[in-house]
Amino acid sequence: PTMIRLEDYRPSDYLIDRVELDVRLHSRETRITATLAMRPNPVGRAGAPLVLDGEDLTLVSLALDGQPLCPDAYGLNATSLTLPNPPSESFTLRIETQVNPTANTRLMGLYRSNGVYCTQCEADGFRRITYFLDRPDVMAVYTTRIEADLDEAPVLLGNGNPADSGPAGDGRHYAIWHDPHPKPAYLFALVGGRLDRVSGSFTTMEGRTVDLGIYVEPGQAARAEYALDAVIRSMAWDEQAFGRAYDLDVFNVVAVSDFNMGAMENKGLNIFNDKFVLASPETATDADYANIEAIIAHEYFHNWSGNRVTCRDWFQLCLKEGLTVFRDQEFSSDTRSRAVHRISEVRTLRARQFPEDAGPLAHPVRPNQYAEINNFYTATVYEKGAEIVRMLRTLIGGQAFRTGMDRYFATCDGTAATVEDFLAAFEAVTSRDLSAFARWYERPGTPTVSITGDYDPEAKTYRINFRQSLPGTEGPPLVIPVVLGLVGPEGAMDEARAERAPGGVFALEQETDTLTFSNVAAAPVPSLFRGFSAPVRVAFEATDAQHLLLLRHDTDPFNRWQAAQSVGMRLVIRWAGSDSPEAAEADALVEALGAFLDAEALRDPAFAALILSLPSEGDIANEIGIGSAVDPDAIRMARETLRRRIGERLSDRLAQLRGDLADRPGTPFSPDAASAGRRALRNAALDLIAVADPIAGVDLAGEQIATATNMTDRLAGLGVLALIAGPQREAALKDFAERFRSEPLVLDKWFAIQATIPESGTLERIAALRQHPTFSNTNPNRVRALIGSFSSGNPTQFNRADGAGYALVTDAVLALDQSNPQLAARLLTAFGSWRMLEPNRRSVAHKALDRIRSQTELSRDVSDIVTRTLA
Ligand code: B3K
Ligand code: ZN
Repeated sequence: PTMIRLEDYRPSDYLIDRVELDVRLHSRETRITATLAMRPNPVGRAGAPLVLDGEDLTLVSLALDGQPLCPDAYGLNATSLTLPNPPSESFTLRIETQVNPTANTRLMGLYRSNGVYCTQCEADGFRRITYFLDRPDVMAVYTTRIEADLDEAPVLLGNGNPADSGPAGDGRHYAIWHDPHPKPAYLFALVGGRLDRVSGSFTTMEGRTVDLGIYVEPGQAARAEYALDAVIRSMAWDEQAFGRAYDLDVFNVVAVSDFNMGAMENKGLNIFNDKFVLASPETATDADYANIEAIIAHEYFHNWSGNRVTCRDWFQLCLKEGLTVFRDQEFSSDTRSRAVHRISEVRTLRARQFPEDAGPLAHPVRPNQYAEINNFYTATVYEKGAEIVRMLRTLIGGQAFRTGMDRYFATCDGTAATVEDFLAAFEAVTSRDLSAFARWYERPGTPTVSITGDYDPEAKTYRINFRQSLPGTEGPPLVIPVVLGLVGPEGAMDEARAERAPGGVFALEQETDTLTFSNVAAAPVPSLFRGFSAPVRVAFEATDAQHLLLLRHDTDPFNRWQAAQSVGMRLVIRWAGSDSPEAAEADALVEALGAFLDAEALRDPAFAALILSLPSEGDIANEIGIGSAVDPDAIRMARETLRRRIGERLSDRLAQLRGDLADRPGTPFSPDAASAGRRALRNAALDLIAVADPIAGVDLAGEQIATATNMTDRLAGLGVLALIAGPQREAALKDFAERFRSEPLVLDKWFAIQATIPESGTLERIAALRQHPTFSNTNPNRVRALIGSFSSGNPTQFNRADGAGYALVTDAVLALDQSNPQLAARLLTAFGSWRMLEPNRRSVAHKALDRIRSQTELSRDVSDIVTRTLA
């Protein structure tokens, strides 16, 4: 495969200042006329040939400065259109192309989703609409005329502001949209279809009134209200938190049912996977509401971090994605509970990014080469990218961070920028040298920080010795912010002082270093990496009693949660390697959890639900996998032993909590964080009760389903039943399918719950579900619900020792590869941790991957993933 390398970057030889598009929508023969105002780039190579990107296009005509060009005046192949000697001054190129939106199953470029015309251009889909310089550092002002049958597409939307509209004869009509902000082609979008609209308005701090519209398939408008509210709250928050105001007269969001990812930040016209727009109490869980809010915010925040300041090249993807994830995390933290949100961010990071960074698909947050850029929209670029921004803020402080952000937006506005430009803004406002910090962008892998501590009772000092390591990569040490404090038997030891940790922040900049606290009255327990201040693994030998002291007394909620996780992790790992786990070994933890619940459960139920959650099977596998071999069955058994013990010993308290947290009959549903937290704890209690006493669990879950007034409780009940084989489970699944038979997004939950049943019959179940009338191989949400949930959420069955789980996924990958390679490649990343498996499963997984590699006609997407996974 051809590798594209960061070191080979050079500016484009030509620029495009203005683009006029005339798009005549027809289901199979859409005609696009692009009129491009171009000129040589003063910093490009003079006299270079002009090479425009193109893919799956039919060229209808081509004219240069009004003169039609005959075919021998240009070169044309499957990926480009070349003019060997373009003019040396400004010129106009007029290109007419034809595309078939109905046949576009890749969902890149212009396609139809349930009859709605829509586009997806990031990273390189615009070249599937017209020949273009399809790279983010070529920025132009776009005017788009869209024409369609009035009947088929009464709604016509484009980027920017509406300029004109009217009839176009023959039952057709048109709309013209003008976007005054120069933008790269990947932010282009248009939509045409029969859609309902929910409207709102927002007045910016600059006094601009913005018309807001959420467009959804007919009949779904009531389910778009929450998304509209989230848009309004996002706009207000970005003004208040970052001083960023919206810059157009309209902001539209369109929900479509076939979409390769979550959503897309096209200028003024965000296009969303309908799953992240539509919500009602009956159909959406609390997690769905939280996701909708976060993704609406994320795409909106891109208007500044991504659109006003875009990326010079795709290596800089984290510049917009890491930063925008950080921004949406801050928004959710301000909107909900900061502590609870931080814990859920870290759970996501550990579940998705740590394994990526520990396996063959590891790459730097700013990769230095790629074969297929669409495979780099990863947890590393997004989530670890956000952690880097967070560490920067921790190191320089909140105020300097905000000043630096202002400077970044001011100096880079309207440009295609780099990570260096971003860091330069903070260097300028702090006069600090961030070149050592910048190593976070270059070094793949999760560093380990090993820590020991000694207390000197005479001197009343406590010394903490740090050692950082990042095996497998060469290079100087990283700059690691360690937020820390000391905790004693009575709680926080605020009188202890460490000069080198002002404000409780120590910057670990050397491979080894020692920090000394003075005025330490008694032997303390260090509370390290508070708030998860750096994306590292921490190796500190604490006893269970020390962890449990932190659970009880630490002032940092993240580390209280981490303490319970650490004790649980250690027990499960020990049991996974033993034939006869001694459940009573868990009792110190169980008792501490009980005491915690008594004292605090009702005060902060959302936090309590997290304290009760154990490390996932995946977390445990990652931890084991660093040193030895992973056996998913042994992990599951050990983890269930712990869950059962907690459920047995705390059953009375848990039952009591369920009662205390129940809504009074008639309480209207609210998706706010506090209400969601009560439901979360109630359902965590149900889950533990059921694992300890399945007979009671079946009854309680059945009753919860029968009386549920919202999807969170209904699905939690079904989730509990799904783990208890028997006629009640089958009946509940059948009822659910019947009740929601015309709700594809709800049936996705039903697919997912069945795909994750940790039983050997699940493979047959999935085979049957693929024949279900609502299942469809061409809809990414359906495929991810059934196949993606299986590979990512069912470790024992995906990793079946007989290889049948691998076969199911590889068959699905191959079946999808020709029609939708991006989706196929994403599914294949499930094999990213195969090298950590015990030898038998490892060799079975290896064979499955080899079978894919040996196929003759693989897409670039899948071939890139399989090659790197096996490398
Ligand atoms: N920027 C898009 C992702 C595009 C993915 C292209 N394969 C959504 C987002 O991160 O906001
Ligand atoms: Zn994004």
